[in-house]
Amino acid sequence: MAKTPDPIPAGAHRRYDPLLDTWVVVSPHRSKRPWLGARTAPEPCGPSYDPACALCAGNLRASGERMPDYDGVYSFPNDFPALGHLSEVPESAPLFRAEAARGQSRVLCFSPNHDLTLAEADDALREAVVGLWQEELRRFSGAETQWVQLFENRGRLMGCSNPHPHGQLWASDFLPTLVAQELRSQQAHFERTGQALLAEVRDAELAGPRLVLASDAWVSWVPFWARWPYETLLAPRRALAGLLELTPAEAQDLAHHLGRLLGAYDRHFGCRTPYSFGWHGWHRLTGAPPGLLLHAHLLPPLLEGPDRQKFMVGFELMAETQRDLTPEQAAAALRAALA
Ligand code: H2U
Ligand code: ZN
Repeated sequence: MAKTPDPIPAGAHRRYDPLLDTWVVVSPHRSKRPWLGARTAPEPCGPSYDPACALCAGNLRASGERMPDYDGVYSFPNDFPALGHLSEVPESAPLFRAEAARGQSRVLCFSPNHDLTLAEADDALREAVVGLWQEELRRFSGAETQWVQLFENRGRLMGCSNPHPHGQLWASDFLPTLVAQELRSQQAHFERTGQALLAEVRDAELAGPRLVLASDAWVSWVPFWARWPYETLLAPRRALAGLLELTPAEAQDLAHHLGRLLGAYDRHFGCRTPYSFGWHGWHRLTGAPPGLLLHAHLLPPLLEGPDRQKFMVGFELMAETQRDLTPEQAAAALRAALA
C-alpha cells in the first residue's frame, strides 16, 4: 500500500496531481494574510415555491411547455442545450483545428421544493436523486454517446442561474478534455501496475490525515493534490466503473454519505455552501475504460467562512494553481464539522 508523506511540510512546496498530470503550489503560510478585498454575501433562504422559477411544479418553461405537478424527481431536455443533434464545424486547418460536437443536455430536478438543498434534504430524497442519475445514464447506452457528464452547480457563486435544487447532464459524442486526461492517466497507471490508480489512492487515504468520511460502501477525502481549498473526492470501496453498477445497499449508503459530507461543508462554512459536484464514471454496464474507478469531485469555491471566496486568478490563470491552507488542514476542518 502507498504511504502518505509524513511529516507534512509547513513551507511552500508543489504537489503532483496524477489524474490531470498537473502540479499545484501549496503555500500554507499564506492563510494568515490580511483581506480587504471583496466579500460575497451568503445566499438567503427563499420560498418553497417561486412563481418566476421555470423548474417549480406547474410553471411555464422557456420552451412553452409547462412543468408537471411533479412530486419527487423530474427531468427534461434543457431548453437551452449546449449540445444538439446538429453540429456546424468551421473549416479545420492545421493551426485552427475544429471538430463536430454533438450531444444532448438535460435538466434534473431533485425536488419540487424550490428552497431545498441536497445537504438539507433527507436520505429518501437523496436516494431518489441517485436513482434519477442511474435512470438518466440508461438513456445514453447508444454507440454515439462517448461520455455522460452528470453535474450540479449549486449557488450563485458557481454561476447557477436558479436556486431550485437541480443538476444537469451533458451527453456528448466526444470525450471532454478533463475527462480524456483523467482516463488516459488511469489507463496508463493500470497498464503499468495492473492496479486502478484511484483505488490505490483511496486505500492509502483510508487511515490518513486527509480522510473526511468512510462509510460502509463509500470513502471521501481531500486529495493530496487538491486545487480548491476544500475540494473532496468521493469513491466507492468496491471496484465500480459507473453508477449503474451500484447495489441497492451501495446506493442507499451513497445517499447517506453525501448528506453527511455536504452537511459538514454547510456547518464548517456556516452557510449553504456553493459548489460544483460531478461524477466521473461510465454510463454503460459494459465497456468501461481500463483502470477507471467511479468517483465524484466536489469543488466548493470558498476559502474561509461564507463570504471569502478562493479566486483562481493571477498566478493560477497564468502559471499554476496555488492553494493556501494544506489539504490536511482542510480535511481536519471538515471532519470536525461532521454530524
Ligand atoms: P443552471 O443554472 O445550473 O445552468 O441550471 C438551469 C438550467 O435550466 C439551465 O441550463 C435550463 C437552463 O438552460 N432552463 C431550461 O431548460 N428551461 C427554462 O425555461 C429555464 C432554464
Ligand atoms: Zn423553483
